[in-house]
Amino acid sequence: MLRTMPRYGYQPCREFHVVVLGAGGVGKSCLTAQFVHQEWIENYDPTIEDSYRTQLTVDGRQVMLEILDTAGADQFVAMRDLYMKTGQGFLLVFSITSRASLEELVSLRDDIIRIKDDENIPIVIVGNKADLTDQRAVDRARAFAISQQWNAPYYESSARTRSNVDEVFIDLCRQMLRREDYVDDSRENDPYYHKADDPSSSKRRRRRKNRDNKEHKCVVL
Ligand SMILES: Nc1nc2c(ncn2[C@@H]2O[C@H](COP(=O)(O)OP(=O)(O)O)[C@@H](O)[C@H]2O)c(=O)[nH]1
Ligand SMILES: [Mg+2]
Repeated sequence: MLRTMPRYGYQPCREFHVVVLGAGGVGKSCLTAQFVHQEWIENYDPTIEDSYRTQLTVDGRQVMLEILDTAGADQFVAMRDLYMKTGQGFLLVFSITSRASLEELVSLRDDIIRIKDDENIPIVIVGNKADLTDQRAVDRARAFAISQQWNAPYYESSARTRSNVDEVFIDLCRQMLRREDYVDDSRENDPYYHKADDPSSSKRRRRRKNRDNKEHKCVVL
């Protein structure tokens, strides 16, 4: 059977680079494995740094994510600078059982902003291991206050129980899509850009209303 592409409403698949950052042992690899492969890996090799491609639909839009699960052992600062430069969205992960892991995010975020030269880069703050309630060392209010300062949403997740795993990646996708819409809008002001040639421009105009409404969000289990 011949299948034709709908003429209107066709949206090309967006591709985004996501970088998962945080101290060693907070659960970056477990979160990534749960999101990409829906599997729990108890003991992931802490030295493995790898990237994964996965496709998903966010608000009816096709998104291809290239997710880099960092391992923090970069001998070369230049390597880290490179993936920070390439990254379009960042998951900053700490463990709710370790106050030091939250503190580590401060310098990571500073580096991202310096390297990207952009205060509004899409970021989600993730307090992982939320299933370990009796070992909690970070007050939810404190983590949320930091995320508010950074104008980023705060989620508490558990890679073990798979709660809020999809949600953190989807939130990041929404931020990246919104940002892309914003860039596209600026392009529409370019006299050399002919929006009549672009079938998705009217959709973008409708979405424009939603841009820049980064709300302070705290999503817990
Ligand atoms: N209870 C619990 N343990 C977790 C969770 N996520 C990761 N872990 C454990 O924490 C350790 C480090 O996880 P890993 O993903 O390798 O951390 P990474 O160094 O940040 O990549 C492993 O022993 C995991 O089993 C979680 O959400 N809950
Ligand atoms: Mg790892």
